[in-house]
Amino acid sequence: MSKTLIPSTAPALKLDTHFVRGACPHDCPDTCALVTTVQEGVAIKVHGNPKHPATDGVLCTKVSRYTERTYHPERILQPLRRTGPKGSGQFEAVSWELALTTIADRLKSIANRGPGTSQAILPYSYAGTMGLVQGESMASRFFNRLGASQLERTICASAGGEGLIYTLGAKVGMRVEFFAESKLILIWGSNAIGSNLHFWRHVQTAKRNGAKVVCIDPRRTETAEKCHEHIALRPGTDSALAFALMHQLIAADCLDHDYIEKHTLGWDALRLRALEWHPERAAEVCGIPVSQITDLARDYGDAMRQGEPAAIRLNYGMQRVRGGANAVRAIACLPALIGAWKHRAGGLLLSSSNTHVFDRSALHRPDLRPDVPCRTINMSTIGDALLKPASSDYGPAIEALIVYNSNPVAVAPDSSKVVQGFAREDLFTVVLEHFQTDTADYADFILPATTQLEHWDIHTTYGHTDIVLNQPVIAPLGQAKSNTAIFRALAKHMGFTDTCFDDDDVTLCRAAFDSRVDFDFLLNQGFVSLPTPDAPYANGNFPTPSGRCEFFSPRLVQQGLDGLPDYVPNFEPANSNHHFPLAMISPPARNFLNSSFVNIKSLRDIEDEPHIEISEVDAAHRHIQTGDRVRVFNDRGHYHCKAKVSPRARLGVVNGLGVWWRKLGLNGTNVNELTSQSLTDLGHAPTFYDCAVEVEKFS
Ligand SMILES: Nc1nc2c(c(=O)[nH]1)N[C@H]1C(S)=C(S)[C@@H](COP(=O)(O)OP(=O)(O)OC[C@H]3O[C@@H](n4cnc5c(=O)[nH]c(N)nc54)[C@H](O)[C@@H]3O)O[C@H]1N2
Ligand SMILES: Nc1nc2c(c(=O)[nH]1)N[C@H]1C(S)=C(S)[C@@H](COP(=O)(O)OP(=O)(O)OC[C@H]3O[C@@H](n4cnc5c(=O)[nH]c(N)nc54)[C@H](O)[C@@H]3O)O[C@H]1N2
Ligand code: SF4
Ligand SMILES: [Mo]
Repeated sequence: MSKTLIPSTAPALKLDTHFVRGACPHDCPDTCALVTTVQEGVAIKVHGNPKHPATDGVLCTKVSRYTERTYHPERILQPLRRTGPKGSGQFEAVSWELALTTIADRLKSIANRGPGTSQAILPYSYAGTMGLVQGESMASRFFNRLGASQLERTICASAGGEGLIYTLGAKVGMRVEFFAESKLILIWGSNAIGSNLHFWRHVQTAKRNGAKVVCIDPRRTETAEKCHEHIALRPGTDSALAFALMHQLIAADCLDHDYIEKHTLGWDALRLRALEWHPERAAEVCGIPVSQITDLARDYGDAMRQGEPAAIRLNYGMQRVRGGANAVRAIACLPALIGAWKHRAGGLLLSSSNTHVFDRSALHRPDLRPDVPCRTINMSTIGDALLKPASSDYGPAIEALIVYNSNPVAVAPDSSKVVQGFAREDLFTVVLEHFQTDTADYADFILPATTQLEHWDIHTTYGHTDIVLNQPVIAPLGQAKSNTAIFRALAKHMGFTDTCFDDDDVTLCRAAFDSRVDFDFLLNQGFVSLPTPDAPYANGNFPTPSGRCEFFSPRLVQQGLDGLPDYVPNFEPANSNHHFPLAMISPPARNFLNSSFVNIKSLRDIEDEPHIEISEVDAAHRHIQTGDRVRVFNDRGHYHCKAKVSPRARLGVVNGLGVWWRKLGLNGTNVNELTSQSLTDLGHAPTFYDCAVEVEKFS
C-alpha cells in the first residue's frame, strides 16, 4: 500500500503529461476515486485521488497495478470465433461485422419463433465492473427489448441484503468514517485488511484513540491478527453468538429500554427467544470458549452503560451459509438493544448501497419489455439451469447465453454442473471479456471489452456514501468496445429502432442521478458527497413498514416464515462423525478480486499457488505437511492444491482461498468444484461457505 500525492511528489514530468480522474470499477466496498497519469497518450500509473476523503490517496496493491491489466499482453483486442471444441480455448479472429451479424441472426432465430420464445435467451452478468453504465444500462435495455429471461443476481449479497432490509428496512447504516470515533468495534465476517482496506484506516484511528477491536471470523485473517480479540467461531454459527450476546445483555439488564420501547417492534418475542441461548449453549454450537461470549457481551453492554459508541462492521462473509439472512437479522437487532444508533459512531454497517438511489428505470428501461410474462433464472444455480430441459414449469431450455462482467465457470458454485452446462453443443454462448477466462473458453464468440481506463462510467458504492465518476483516460485498445457500445451495435443488428439505443455514455452517466447531481461539479472534482444523515436511526425512522427496527417481521409472517430471526444450522455441518468431517470456507485471496487479477502474474506470484490452509491438528491426523499436494473432495468433486499447515485455520475448518482460474489450478479445477447449489434461507443466495469436505495427501 503506497500513499502517493499528485503531482507534488511525482518525478519530473514531461510536458505532455496529464491526469484524468476516475473510479475503481471493482466489486469492493471502498469505490476509490482514481487519478491516472497519462504520458504521450499512454496511461502510465493509477493513483488514489488524494482529494477524495474515502480514498485518501491510497489504493490496494491490485488496482495500483491497473495499467498492467489494461496493457496486458493477453488482453483480447479483437472479436474471436470458436474453432475447436467447447472449452478447448481455440479461436480465430473475425471482424466485428461478422461477429455481430452472426450473433444477431442467432438471437433473432430464437426470438422470432413466437411470443415468449426469447426466454430461451439469458443474460449472465455480475460485478466485473460496478459501474452503472457499463454494468446494466444498455445491456438491460437490450435484454428488456428482446424479452429475454431475467437474471436474479444473487451470487454475492442477497441473503444479507434481505436480512438487513427485513430488520432495518434498507441497506443504510453507519457512515464508514465515523468508525474512527467508536470505542468498541466488532469486525464481523469481514477481512477488512484484505477486502475493505479503507475501512481499516478508520479502525486504526479508533484503536489509537483507545477503542477495543474484536474480530469474529473462523479464519485467523491478517485482520483478526491485528484485533485485540479474535473469536474464531465455526462457519454458519453467527446467529447463535448473537442470541447469546442478547441473553447476556438481558441478564445484566444492559438494555436501552427507552430506545427499545420507542423504536423497535417485537421485543417481547425476541426476548423470549434470546433467553433460550445461554452462553454455554452458544459456545457449544460455535465451538468457542464461553468466556469469549460473556466477555464480548460485557464489553458491548459496558459501552452502553458508559455512553460510549459501539459499532459493528458486518460484512458479507458471514452470510454465505444456509442461515445467512437469519444471522444478519439477529446481528442487526443488537445495536437497537443498547441504543447504539443514538451515536453517529455507534450502530452497524453492512452496506450503504441504498443511501443514494440511482434512477434504475431511466438506465434499464423495463418499460421496453414485451407484454408477456417472463421467467427469472437464479444466477447462483446456473449449473442446474443450463442442464434443465424445456418443461411447462420451467419454460424453454436455455439456448443462448450472453455473459458480461462475470466469470461464472470459475465463480459459480458446483462447477462440474456449470461446466457441463457451458459445454452443451446446442448452447450458443457469447462472452464479453478483457481476457480469455475459464468462461470465455466455452464461448462461441468472445467480444473484446474495454477496461475502466477506456470508457465512461458513474459509480455508487456499498461501503461509503459518495458518487464517483469515471472518465476515459485513453482510447479503446485494439478493436475493443465498451459493453454499452457492444449492446448498442447489437441492438442495431437486431433491428431495434427505439431511440434509447442511441444514447451515448455521457448521457447515460447523466441519467443515473439526473438533476440530483451537478454533473459539471462531478466532472471537475471526480466525486460528489451528497448530504446524508450523520446518525440515520438516532431517532428511529427506520425505513420499515412500521418505522421501527423490526426484531419481529410481519412481512415475513405474511410469507409463512418465522417472524423472528433464528439459528439455522448449516446444510453441511461438518463434524468428526461425518463422512466429510471438515468445513471448508473459501474467502477471497487478498491480491485477487474474485477471479479477476488471477492472470496478472505479479499478483499471482504473491498468492503463490492454489492452496488450502489446515490446522496443525487436522493436518497431523492426515499426515499432511506444508507443501504437500492434497486432494480436497466431497460428493460433488475434487480439487487438488497445496497444503499450508497454518494457524490461520481453526480446528475442523479448512480455508481454500479463492477464486483461482480453473485452468491455472493443479488439476484444472478450483474450490467451486466442491461448493453446492443449495441456497440461503432468504435471498436465494449461494452457500459457498457451507461446504463439508475431506482432505487427503495426494500421492
Ligand atoms: N482483495 C479482495 N477484496 C475484495 C474481494 C476479493 O475477492 N479480494 N471481493 C469483493 C467482494 S465481491 C465482496 S462481496 C467483498 C467480500 O468481502 P467480505 O464481505 O468481507 O466477505 P468475504 O471476504 O467473503 O469474507 C469475509 C470474512 O468472513 C469470514 N467468514 C467465512 N465464513 C464465516 C462465518 O460463517 N461467520 C463469520 N463470522 N465469518 C465468516 C471469512 O473467513 C473472511 O475472512 O469483498 C470485496 N473485496
Ligand atoms: N468459492 C467462492 N466462490 C465465490 C466467492 C467466494 O467467496 N468463494 N465469492 C462470490 C462473490 S462475493 C462474487 S461477487 C462473485 C463474483 O463473481 P464475478 O462477478 O464473476 O467476478 P469476477 O470473478 O471478478 O469476474 C468478473 C469478470 O468481468 C470482467 N470484466 C471486468 N470489467 C468488465 C467490463 O467492463 N466489461 C466486460 N465485458 N467484462 C468486464 C473481468 O475481466 C472478469 O473476468 O463470485 C462469487 N464466487
Ligand atoms: S479494489 Fe477496492 S481498495 Fe482496491 S482500488 Fe478498488 S475500491 Fe479501492
Ligand atoms: Mo461479492
